[in-house]
Amino acid sequence: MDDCIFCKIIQGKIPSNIVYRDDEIVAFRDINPQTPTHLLIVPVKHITSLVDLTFKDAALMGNMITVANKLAKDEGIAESGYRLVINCGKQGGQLVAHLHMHVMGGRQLSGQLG
Ligand code: DGP
Repeated sequence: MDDCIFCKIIQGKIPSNIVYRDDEIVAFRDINPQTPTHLLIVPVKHITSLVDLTFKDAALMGNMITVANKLAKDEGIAESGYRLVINCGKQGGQLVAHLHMHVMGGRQLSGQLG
C-alpha cells in the first residue's frame, strides 16, 4: 500500500525505532507513547484491520501474540503486567489503517476500557 505509513516503516522508507522483525511481523516503538513501554506489532503484509482477518491468518495472530510476550519480557514488564490492544475501525479508535497490536505497560493501567 503506497500511502500506508506502517508499510513505509516496514520498508524502511520512514524512520522508526524497530525492536523486532521476522518474515511475518515487525515491532517498533509508538511515536506517541501512552505508557513507559508502548510498542506496536504489525504484520508485514498489509492487512487493513482486525475485521479483515480470516482463519488463514490464525498462525500470524499467534505469532503476533507470542512476539508480544517475548517483547514484554525483553522490556522487563512481563512480571508486572501489560496490556495488548487492537483497535478496530472508527468507533474502535483505529487511526492507522494497517492492523497493529499495541503492547503497553510499565505503569499501573486503568481498569477502564473505553
Ligand atoms: P490506533 O489508534 O490503534 O490506530 O493507533 C495508532 C498508533 O500509531 C498511535 O498510538 C500512534 C502510532 N503512530 C502513528 N503514526 C506513527 C508513526 O509514524 N510512527 C510510529 N512509530 N508510530 C506511529
